[in-house]
Amino acid sequence: MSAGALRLDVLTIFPDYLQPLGLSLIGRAREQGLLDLRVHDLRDFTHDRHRTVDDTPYGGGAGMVMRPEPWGEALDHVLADPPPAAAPDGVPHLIVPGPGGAPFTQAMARELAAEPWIAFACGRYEGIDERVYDEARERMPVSVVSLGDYVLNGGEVAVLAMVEAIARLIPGVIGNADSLVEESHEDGLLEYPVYTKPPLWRGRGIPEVLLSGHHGRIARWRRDEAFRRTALHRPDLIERCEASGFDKKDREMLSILGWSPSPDGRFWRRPEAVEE
Ligand code: 97T
Repeated sequence: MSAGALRLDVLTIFPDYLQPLGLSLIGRAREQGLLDLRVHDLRDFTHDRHRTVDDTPYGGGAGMVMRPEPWGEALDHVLADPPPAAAPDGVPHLIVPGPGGAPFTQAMARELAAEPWIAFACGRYEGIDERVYDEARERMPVSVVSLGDYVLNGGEVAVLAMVEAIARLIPGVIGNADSLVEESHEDGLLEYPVYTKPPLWRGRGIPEVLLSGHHGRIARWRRDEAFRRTALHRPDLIERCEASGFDKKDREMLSILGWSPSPDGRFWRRPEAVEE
């Protein structure tokens, strides 16, 4: 493994859940030495015959809680083998997926892709004994991160999504760097619609402008369509933009879509969001 590779350690009771990370672009990145991804079975850090990782909650209630001992030993094991290019303090940033965490965003993916070492702790059941977090926070940075407002059975699927979002930002993982900047969220807007051959399919044609060869007009049409979709599905994304990032044509489109500048001119708002 090359010295500059991003090191990722995943701790889980279901290592097979992470098998998709051996496929496609992520799998190739691992083969090329761009990504040092290690999956650890939490049950390897138990000592009883049944390889027990959970127990009943103190205070009562439904379900089971993950016991702290296997987590402590698993984290000791991961920390004992730092990568050559680790951060000065030689510890990973520990990410724990959980519905109560900070929302995972493209900005967070970018920040994490710039770190040398990330460990992911996949919880199951009703959660991990809180003392695991308390101890881990004394040893390394710890972030609880949520994929969105819905409930999963465990952190594994969230880790799949986060690892894909992070790994594809590592230089060399995606062949065409342009495809990274043209994506949804990289300019703060959702994607514009795309078309390919055939030019007529089941009676449906292609927007005329895309066949015009006028690159300026095509770029404008795409941005207008991106504004249309963003205003419809994600108005919060437009409200988050600084108005100075919008050119004259952007402002025209936002105005057509019913948006207007805020009194201080820094942001655009939907009419109902303006206080009288
Ligand atoms: O619902 C969960 C249970 C365990 C670990 C993560 C999650 C979750 O992450 N994002 C949304 C839900």
